[in-house]
Amino acid sequence: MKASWVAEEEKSKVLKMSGADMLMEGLEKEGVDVLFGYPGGAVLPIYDALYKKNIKHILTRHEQGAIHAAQGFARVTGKPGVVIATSGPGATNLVTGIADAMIDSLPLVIFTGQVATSVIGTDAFQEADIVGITMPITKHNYQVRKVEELPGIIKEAFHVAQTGRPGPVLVDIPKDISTSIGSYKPSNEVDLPGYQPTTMPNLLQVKRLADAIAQAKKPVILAGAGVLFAKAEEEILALAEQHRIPVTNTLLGLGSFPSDHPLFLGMAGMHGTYTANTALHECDLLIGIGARFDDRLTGNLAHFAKKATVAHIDIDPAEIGKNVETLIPIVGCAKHTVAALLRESTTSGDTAEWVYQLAELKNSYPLWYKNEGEVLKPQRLLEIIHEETKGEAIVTTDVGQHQMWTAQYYGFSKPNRWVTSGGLGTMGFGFPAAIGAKIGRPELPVVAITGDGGFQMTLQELSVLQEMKLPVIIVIVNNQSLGMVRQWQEIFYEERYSESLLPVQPDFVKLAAAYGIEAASVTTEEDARSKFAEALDSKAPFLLDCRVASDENVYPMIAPGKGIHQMIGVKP
Ligand SMILES: Cc1ncc(C[n+]2csc(CCOP(=O)(O)OP(=O)(O)O)c2C)c(N)n1
Ligand SMILES: [Mg+2]
Repeated sequence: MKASWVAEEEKSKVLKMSGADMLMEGLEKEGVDVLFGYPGGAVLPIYDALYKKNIKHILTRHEQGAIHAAQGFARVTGKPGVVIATSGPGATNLVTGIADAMIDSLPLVIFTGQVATSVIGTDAFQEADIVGITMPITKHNYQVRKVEELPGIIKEAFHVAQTGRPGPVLVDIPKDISTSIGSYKPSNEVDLPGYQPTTMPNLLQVKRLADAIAQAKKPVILAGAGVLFAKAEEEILALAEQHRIPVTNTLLGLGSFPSDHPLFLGMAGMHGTYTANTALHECDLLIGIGARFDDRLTGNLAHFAKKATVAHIDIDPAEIGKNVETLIPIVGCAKHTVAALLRESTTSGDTAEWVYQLAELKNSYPLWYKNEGEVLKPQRLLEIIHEETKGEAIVTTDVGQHQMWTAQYYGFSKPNRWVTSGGLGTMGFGFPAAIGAKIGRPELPVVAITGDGGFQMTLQELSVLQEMKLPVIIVIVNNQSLGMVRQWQEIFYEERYSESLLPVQPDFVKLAAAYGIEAASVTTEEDARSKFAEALDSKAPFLLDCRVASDENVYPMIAPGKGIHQMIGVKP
C-alpha cells in the first residue's frame, strides 16, 4: 500500500519539459558556467532556453574561435570546455578544433544542432552528417533520437570527456528533439560497462620499474601532458629528486617540471635542447610518463632511445608500444602510478656521473642566438616577455617559429599556463585560445603570442576582446613571413621561397584601433620592454605588432628523417 503511494507521488513529480530545457538542466547539473558558441536555425530552441538561464555565453565571431576558446579554457582550468554550434556550416566550422582537441587530449563537450529527425538524410537545408564527419576525431559522439535520452547522454558525455584520457565528445541534437516535450528524469549515474579506464597501476609492473631504477646509471624521465592532466607534478618532482633522475618535457608537457630546476634538461624533440635529446639518445632507462612518443619528439625511430630499457606510464593502453618498443608497460594515471612507484622504489641507481655529464652539456650547449644589430630578435622578445611577467603568465601560441621560440625561451615553471596546439599544429589557435584561458583564469595575465600569418586566420575574435574588455595581450611576432615554412624552404629547398613571404600586411595597429583596442608597434628591444610593460599595466586588451628579424631560424633542429642525436644548429 505504502509503496504504491510513494510511486504515485513520484509519478506526479515527473517534470515535463522541452529537450532544450533538459539541456540547460543538464549543463547546470554538470556545473557549467560558461559556454562558447554561435547561434543558428537548428539551435534556435536551445538559444531560447539559454536566454532564460544564468549561464554565461561567449559569442565568438566564428565557430572555430569558439572551439579554440573552449580548448584554452579546458587547458588552464582542467574543466571541460563546452561549445554550441548550429547544424551544417556551424558544425563543420568546428571540425579543426575537434581534431585539435582529440590529438591533444582536451576535454570538450560539443553540442551541435541538427536538422529535424524527419528530414535527416534528405540533404535538408544546413544538413551535414557531423556525427559521421567527427567519428574519427571525437572520443565519442552521439545523435539524440528521443528527447528522454538527453539527460543520460549529457551525463555520459561529460563523464567520457573528462575521465581516462580526456577528449572531445560531440552531442548532435536534431531541432525537433530540442522542441519536443518529454518527461524529465535527471541522470545521476553513468552505466558504461565497456568504458572503464584503468587508473590504478599493476603493482608488479611498478615493482619492475622500481628495480630498473635501482639498476640504472643513465635514467631519464620524459614528462608529457598526461602529467598535467593527472596533476602529478609533485610526484614527478619527488621521483626525480629522490633518485637524482634528470627530466625532459615534450612540447605539451612544459610546465610539469620547473624549468629552472637543476635536473631539468629543457624540452626534447625537433626543436628541443641538445642536452635533452642527447640524454634520450644515451640513456639506459627511459621513463615516459603521459607522453605519446610522436614523431616530432622521437625523430627517426631507428635511432630513438636504442640503448635504453623503455618504461611507459600512460592512462591510454593504446599509446603503449605504439611507436616505441616498451619493456615495462604500465597502464594507469600518472599521479597514482608515480605515487605507487615512490612507495615501491627505495633504492636509487648510481646516477651521479650521468647527472654531472648532462649538467656539463647543458652548460656548454645552451639554447643560443646572435643578439646583434638593430633589429629585434624574436628570441630576445620572448625573454623580455618572460622577465616582464616573471614567468607567471598564461601563454598561448599559434603554430610556427614563434611557437617554438616561446617553448624554448619563455621558461614555464608552473603547470597549466602553457596553451598551444601541439599534435595538430593549428595556425589560428593561439588568439581565441587566449580568450578562453582568460575567462577560465581571470586572475592571471594572459599573453597570446601569435604569428603574423596565424593571427590573420582568427583575428575576427578581436570583437570579443573589445566587447568583453578582456585584458589579453596579443603579441604578433611579425617576421613578415610564414616563418616556419620559409625556414624549411631555406634549409631543405635551396631558398625557393614558394608562397611563404608576406610582404603585404595589414597595419595591425590600425586594425586594432578599428576594434577599439589599444595597440603599439615594436621595433627594438627597448620598445619591446616598455610597450609590453605598458600593455601589462593597462589591464585592458592590447595588441603589440612586433617587427622582428625576418630571416631568423629556429635552432637547434632535428632535420626530417634524422635521428635525435643528429641535431643541426647546435651552439658551436
Ligand atoms: C591551418 C594551418 N595551415 C597551414 C599550416 C602550415 N604551417 C605551419 S607553420 C606555418 C607558418 C606560420 O606562419 P606565422 O603564423 O607567421 O608564424 P611564424 O612561423 O612566422 O612564426 C604554416 C603555414 C598550419 N600549421 N596550420
Ligand atoms: Mg610569421
